[in-house]
Amino acid sequence: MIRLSDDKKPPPAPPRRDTERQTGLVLDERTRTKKPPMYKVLLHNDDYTTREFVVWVLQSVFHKNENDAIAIMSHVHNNGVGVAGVYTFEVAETKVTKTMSLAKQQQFPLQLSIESTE
Ligand code: TYC
Repeated sequence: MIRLSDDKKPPPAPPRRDTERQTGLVLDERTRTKKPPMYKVLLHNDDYTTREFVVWVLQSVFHKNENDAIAIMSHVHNNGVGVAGVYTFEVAETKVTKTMSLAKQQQFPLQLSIESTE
């Protein structure tokens, strides 16, 4: 291992003001976690898409286990809308595109949307 002698090390970064989170704590730049904005993928109810297709899509596109997939599908069926998952914008968009494409192939009118978590 190559070690720099103390006089060749760059000086440590000065503490930075915590202007983002306003917690009152001063954190080193490297220890502060950066959270990307997150988005909910919403699944909408309709009268034609089968329950089986919705459960299958929740398992194969949204990686839900069978119990969770059935619970989400039932929630949407009973309440009109529900959250299929929460992702970064690009991932959310890809899952919506994939799911709508799979639904169209089977002539199901299944609709999804994306909503910011704030
Ligand atoms: N309401 C549909 C039916 O009774 C099932 C369904 C559930 C459809 C969820 C869409 O996002 C949905 N066959």
